[in-house]
Amino acid sequence: MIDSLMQRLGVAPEQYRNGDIAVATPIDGSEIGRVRTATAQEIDTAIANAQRAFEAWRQVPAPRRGELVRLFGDQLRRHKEDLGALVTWECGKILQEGLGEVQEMIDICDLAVGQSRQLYGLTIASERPGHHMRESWHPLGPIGLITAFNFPVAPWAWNAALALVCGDSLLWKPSEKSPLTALACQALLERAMAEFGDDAPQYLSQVIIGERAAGEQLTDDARIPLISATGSTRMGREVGPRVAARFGRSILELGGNNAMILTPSADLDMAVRAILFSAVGTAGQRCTTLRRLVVHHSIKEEVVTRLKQAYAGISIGDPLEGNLIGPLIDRQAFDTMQAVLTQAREQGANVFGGQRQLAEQYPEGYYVAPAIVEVEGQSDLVRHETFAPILYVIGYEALDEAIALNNDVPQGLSSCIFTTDVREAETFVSAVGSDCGIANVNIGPSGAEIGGAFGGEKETGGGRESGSDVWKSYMRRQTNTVNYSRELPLAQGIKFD
Ligand code: UN1
Repeated sequence: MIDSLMQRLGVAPEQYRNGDIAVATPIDGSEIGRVRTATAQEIDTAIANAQRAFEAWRQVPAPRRGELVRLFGDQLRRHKEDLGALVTWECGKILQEGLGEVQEMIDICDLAVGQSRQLYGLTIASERPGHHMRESWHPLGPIGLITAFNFPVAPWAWNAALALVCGDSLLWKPSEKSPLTALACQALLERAMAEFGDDAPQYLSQVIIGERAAGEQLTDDARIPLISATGSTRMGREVGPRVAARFGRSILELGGNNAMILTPSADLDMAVRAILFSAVGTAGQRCTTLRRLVVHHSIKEEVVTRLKQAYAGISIGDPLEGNLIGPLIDRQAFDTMQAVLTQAREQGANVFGGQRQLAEQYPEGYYVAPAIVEVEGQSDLVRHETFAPILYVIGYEALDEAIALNNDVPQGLSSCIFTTDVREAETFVSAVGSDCGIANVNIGPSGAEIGGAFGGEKETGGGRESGSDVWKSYMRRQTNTVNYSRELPLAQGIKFD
């Protein structure tokens, strides 16, 4: 199965059949590939090659660079089913979500193609006669991309599609848990480059296979002006300061601890459906997963009862077979989830679900029933992001209290409110409302479209990826003052003669 997928996606067997890193499918824990860790010397050469590719690519006109991304988007459209299935094999998310992830890649390509004709700056009035000022945006350099197992392809594409139209070259270190999908994306991009023609330089995009040391080498190398990293807060805490120490820039998209405020006026049918998708989708392994339900006391019991009913009806199993919940990524994720549930019980919380499923059928596959955990307040356990389907339920009385709970966690990625009261909705998205990068009304916290800027505050890292004006992050800003007069007046009225 993997071989035929890889073949259609254009990945040669020697790229994924030998090496020191074993890749297992979370579906049943079996090995689906082996890849080889790049040596420090190979990474050094790759960076030098990326530098040279950048020097050529930056001279190609931006709309022409957009043409490459258009061709890449075509490849993705053609291979959506195969790449979506490979995402499912490698990270265990259900096929619908694997396909959705590839669709996100296609969407960002479309956005980037249009953006390639809109890399615009400002013109600014000068205080001096016969002068004008403007702002120019220039290509930045080789971009280092570090991505996580749970969204193995879309976050790379958010960065890559924009960086390519902005004139940058790419060095991608995927998670060691999901290198096969990275090799497939690279193969599709290389096909697009072959179609594109000679002005796409060799080494425009490279995949660096490795674990922590490979990431550190990219992070520490001053030839890479921007590192964009998606992953845990723990990872970001290391990457951020290392990049800053060499005055590089970083885009950090780290942990989330996303809440929904469920008010008495909410449409509960809609809310329950939204909770289901956002709390148990991707087996709770999205950075945007709903982790905390802050629900008004007057409806809490009813909502919890309905949720438990809905949870009981969810099919858990093979993600390729039409189930709604697939496996956790690995045993460690399962153990962490169990440890957290044990601690919650010890702290007096009421725990529903969370047990291992299908252990006999898949001794090495870690399927779990999603958990609902009723708690009194926000202990450290609740304030910590556990990458598993655990939904904490917390009661509230007044909206201010609910907003305070929403904000009282170290992370600040996504949030939402369900209400039909316009005052509540507008307060939530106002300056005194949610402190997150994403604040939604009457939709869940996950499943963002690519048109908006994606990312969050506080321990989420502050970075933004994807839409809006995020393209500017992949370029360097230059301020130009041009004197077209025959005089040389100084600014601020200074006389110097
Ligand atoms: C992630 O989990 O790292 O908003 C990204 C969402 C998706 C992206 C998630 N569009 O849930």
